[in-house]
Amino acid sequence: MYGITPSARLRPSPFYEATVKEGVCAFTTYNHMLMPTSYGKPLEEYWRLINGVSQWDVAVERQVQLKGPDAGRLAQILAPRDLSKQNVGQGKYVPLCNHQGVLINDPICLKLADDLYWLSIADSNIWFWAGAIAAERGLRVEVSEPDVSPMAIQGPKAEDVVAAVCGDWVRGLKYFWFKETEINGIPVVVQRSGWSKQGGFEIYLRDGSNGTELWNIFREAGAPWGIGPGNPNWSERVESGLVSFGGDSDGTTNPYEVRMGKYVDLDVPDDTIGIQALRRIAAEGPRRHSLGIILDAGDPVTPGFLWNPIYNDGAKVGDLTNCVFSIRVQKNLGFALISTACKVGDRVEALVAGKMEPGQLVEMPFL
Ligand code: THG
Repeated sequence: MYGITPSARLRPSPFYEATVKEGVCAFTTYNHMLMPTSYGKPLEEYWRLINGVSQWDVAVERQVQLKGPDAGRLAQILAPRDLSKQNVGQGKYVPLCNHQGVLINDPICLKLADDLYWLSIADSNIWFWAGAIAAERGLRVEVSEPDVSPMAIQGPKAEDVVAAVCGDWVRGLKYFWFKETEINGIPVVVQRSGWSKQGGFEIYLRDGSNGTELWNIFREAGAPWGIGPGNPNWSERVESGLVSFGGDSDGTTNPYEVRMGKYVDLDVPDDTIGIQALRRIAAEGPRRHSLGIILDAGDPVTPGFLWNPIYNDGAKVGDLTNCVFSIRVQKNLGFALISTACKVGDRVEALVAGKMEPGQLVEMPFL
């Protein structure tokens, strides 16, 4: 095992001390920060998310703040999804594309006011992108990264825990809707969201100096429901078919190839970045699509750094972008980013750790 060398380029999360106390034992990097990926008890962590309630440090989901009279215009220039009917207090999942229609991030866009938006981003430098576009187009908008750090409360018991802390009003929040409030004097945004299909909320901490206190408030309030630490769970997210930007996409992937076509509106204004390319791709039809794959192997395989090649009759037809031994299915499941010539039901082979692993293409989600 290796250690981590501290550096000013590797920014700590406001929940770092709290997660160390919880026994965090592995991290990944994301938006130049550390994100916990294990507390050493994978089965406990998994079943807590499926049956109970789990608490996650997801401060790495940074906010790119757009503030000023042209904030809404900039959001629509960046996102090829119609935002004209978005309400204050509503979040929307949006693909961001470059001029070629290639996916460059998949944030949740939160509208806090007519002149104030947050793009809650995945792992790529959207603050550079948004700032450059705003300047080049002469927009009256300030782009910044505010002191905001999400913590997720996920699982079937999450609503009870968040209601115990915030009040019963949270039960009425619709998916991706949010409210600004305070918890024990700490300013937060509470949103029904989170990167699992088990339901839950995200609490966006608006003052990083209060990370440990906010963590402990939920830890104590959640004790009657057996709350414990966790993180975006690899097994659950694959079973649920959730796309990971930068994991399941690369520098050539468009939204149609990774099941995000339903979040693209082709009738957005012509000055939206990438929309001309997306109209062309939609008209021609994408060359790849994302299907599930179930390997025949009964034991867990070790896929390493992934993007393992997939073959059909000896010809490369796609890539295995993730693969995990599913705890509920008891099989190796993965996502295949694969030629549209390959269909559900087809037999293929993936080269994993130097060995050809046969499997079958299936519809997603797996569960
Ligand atoms: N939390 C916050 N910001 C984020 C993430 C997060 N930003 C980056 C990344 N994660 C965004 N990715 C997703 C992807 C899918 C969903 C949420 C965040 C999601 N999708 C639902 C689904 O697929 O069923 C519903 C989407 C819809 O239909 O609108 O929940 O985790 N703060």
